[in-house]
Amino acid sequence: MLKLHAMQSSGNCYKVRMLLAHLRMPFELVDVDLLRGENRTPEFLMKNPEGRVPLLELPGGRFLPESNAILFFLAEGTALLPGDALARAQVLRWMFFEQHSHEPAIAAARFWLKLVRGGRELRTHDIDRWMEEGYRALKVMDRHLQRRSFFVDSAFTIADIALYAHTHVAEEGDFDLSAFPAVRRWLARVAAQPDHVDMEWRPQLTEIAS
Ligand SMILES: N[C@@H](CCC(=O)N[C@@H](CS)C(=O)NCC(=O)O)C(=O)O
Repeated sequence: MLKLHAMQSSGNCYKVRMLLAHLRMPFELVDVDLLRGENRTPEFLMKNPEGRVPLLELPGGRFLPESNAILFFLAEGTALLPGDALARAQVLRWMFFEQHSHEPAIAAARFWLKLVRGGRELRTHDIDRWMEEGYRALKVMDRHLQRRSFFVDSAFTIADIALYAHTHVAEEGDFDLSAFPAVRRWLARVAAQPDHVDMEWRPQLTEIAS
């Protein structure tokens, strides 16, 4: 069975849980507590030398890190990843956008402002940059979604899952979504998809990393 090494409050880890739920694929969740350094133990670094989650463990002791690589792998052959070459490239385009232009600002703001005690004081000098870059990404998304239901060919794909994970909690990082009506309509559309799960959702099989 697949194992997902993850932390519950991480948006990158939520992407993978959300996809596995959509695919109704059974998996075991292994909780990794980053705040206690469980991702920096020699055992964990053997599995992922970068020491990050999410990390997918495949049968036979093979490992795949990077949330969007995991989405791409798991969605192969399903309706959530188109077969057409250009549509697949468009899916990748939005997943690269998410990692390069969106996540570094929107997820970082949420992490430091919401999840880390005293994070606002520790990272005061970064807040203006996160706001500028995050709002720039939200504007791009809103402009794109004004005439579309979803990011690629108006069909729900892993590009939507990748972008939903941090956008739906952007307000926890002080972003105000009221000026982005197309983004808000899209968030509601994604949340209304059959088999959608929220960030708190966990599968029945869980284990604590040792
Ligand atoms: N690009 C990676 C980012 C993964 C990442 O930054 N994970 C964070 C949790 S959201 C982590 O493991 N941080 C611990 C660390 O960097 O030490 C992905 O999308 O999976």
